[in-house]
Amino acid sequence: MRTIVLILVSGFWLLASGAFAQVPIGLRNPGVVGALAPRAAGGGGGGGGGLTSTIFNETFEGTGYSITSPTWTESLGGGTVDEDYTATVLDGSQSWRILTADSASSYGYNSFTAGSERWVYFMFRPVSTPNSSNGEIIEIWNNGQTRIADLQLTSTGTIQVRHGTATATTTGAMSDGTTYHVYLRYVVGTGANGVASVGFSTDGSRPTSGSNFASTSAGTATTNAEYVAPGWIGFSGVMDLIYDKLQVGDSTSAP
Ligand SMILES: [Ca+2]
Ligand SMILES: [Ca+2]
Repeated sequence: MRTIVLILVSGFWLLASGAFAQVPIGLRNPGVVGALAPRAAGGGGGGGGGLTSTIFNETFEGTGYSITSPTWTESLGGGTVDEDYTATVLDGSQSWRILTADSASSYGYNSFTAGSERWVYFMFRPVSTPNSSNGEIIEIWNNGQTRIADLQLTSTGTIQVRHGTATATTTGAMSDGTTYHVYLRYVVGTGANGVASVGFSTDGSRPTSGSNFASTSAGTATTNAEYVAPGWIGFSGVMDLIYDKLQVGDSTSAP
């Protein structure tokens, strides 16, 4: 079962005002996590990336989502989200594809066991990204479903990691039509000392330096991570994006 939320015009302006993460309390269903999963076999994108252990492992295999408790919530924003996508598959037999309406946002979210340090890994293929400004491709939320960290795809294809209001941006850029393995780390801070980093590759490896890596140690978010929200949250263009193998791990999970 999955819950679908149609964000209409009013919802769009909630997004625009930055209050997108505030959803009715009745939609929340935290507290249950996916089973510990072994490292998956390699898939598309040239190599098998991923975390060494997970507390959340969404493969999108089978009808619907592979994680059924807690359920996923989708915010369509006039676009479409397909968790059974087979036209271009990044790993296994099905991937997750979002196709946004023009200048609108489409995303999904689910919860995991909250913690002060969380790693997020996912496969990501920008298919068509005519964006003219930064837009989020994944967010991390706290218990109150407020964004505490995210990755933004900039208009030039670089990736910006954000921790509260602190940011760092890669010099390397993503290209449409290429599949990437993306690693995001979040460590909660006490004011302006939180840590966040991003690294992406085409072969599954996790960069810790170089053009496809960026980090900040001045993050301002002070609450634990509890939700992951992949998708496009931006306001320009019709975005066509494919995701797969979305994993969340703890401090022991970095490859
Ligand atoms: Ca599926
Ligand atoms: Ca898959």
